[in-house]
Amino acid sequence: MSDKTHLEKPYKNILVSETENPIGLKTGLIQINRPEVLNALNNELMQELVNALEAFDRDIETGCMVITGNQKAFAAGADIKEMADAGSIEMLVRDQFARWDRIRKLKKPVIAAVSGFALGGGCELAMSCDMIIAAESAKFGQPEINLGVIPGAGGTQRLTKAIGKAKTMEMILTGRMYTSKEMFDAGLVTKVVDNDVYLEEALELAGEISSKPTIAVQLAKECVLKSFDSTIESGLEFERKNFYLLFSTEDKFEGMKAFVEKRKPEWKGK
Ligand code: DAK
Repeated sequence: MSDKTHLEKPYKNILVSETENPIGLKTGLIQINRPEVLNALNNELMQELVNALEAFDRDIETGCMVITGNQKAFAAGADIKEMADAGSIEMLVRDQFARWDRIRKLKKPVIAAVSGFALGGGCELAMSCDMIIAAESAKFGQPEINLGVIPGAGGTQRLTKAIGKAKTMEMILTGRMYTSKEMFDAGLVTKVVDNDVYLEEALELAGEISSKPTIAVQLAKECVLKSFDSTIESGLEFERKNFYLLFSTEDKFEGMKAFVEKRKPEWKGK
């Protein structure tokens, strides 16, 4: 279903738009917009972000989503002022992690276009995305230790899987900030680009992915994510089932036929 109401909603903390791509589906763009607090992620913002992402995920005209911030900050973390007075039980009752779980369940690829600070929950949000395009200026870190806590939205787990134990321990136990080049070398970042083109690069990547057969893209994403919590044996089984499943799509027949006939395929997303 193509329902565009999410584009018109009066969001307070994000800007939502969609961009046309040269071929294929559109890209849903969400810009985090609390510049006065370096895009600190408060509850209302997270609610809006997740709602907008899910709306794009449901929209058949959307192929891919991009989340970005501004030059100075992707997001400097969860909003510390919102958590400053909260105790354990209040945090438990708030159950804010449920929103983060919804990001994990999105079917379409999500790209983080990061410039400036990506700290704490901001770094975790970037890691919840499927790829990270980073400006040279970007700074990644998990500084929660300096607040007397630890990462709570996946930092200890996702970082370890992405960059290994040695660097993760250093990052989380010191709370230091790292450059995008360091995080690219460590394997967290897909690509580092000049400061003025990070969003353009992310949108270009999103456009390329949006030109591919939708169901194959979604099942490929699902398989890659599955590898994070499965043995090689069960991961291979899972991949195989999805591989078989794709042989029932019209796009599979079209893709292979087009190759044999030496022409460009015309994808249907079915
Ligand atoms: N929260 C609230 N306000 C923030 C903020 C944050 N995380 N980061 C910056 N700000 C605000 C500052 O308070 C300041 O506001 P005013 O004083 O002007 O009112 C404004 O943004 C500009 O910041 P600075 O003046 O500090 O700017 P600088 O350039 O000097 O420094 C900085 C930039 C990024 C180094 C510094 O602002 C900083 O250290 N910020 C905090 C970084 C941090 O500790 N991040 C981790 C936060 S803990 C959860 C999910 C996730 C999380 C928790 C729970 N659930 C689902 C339950 C994650 C936790 C975190 O992320």
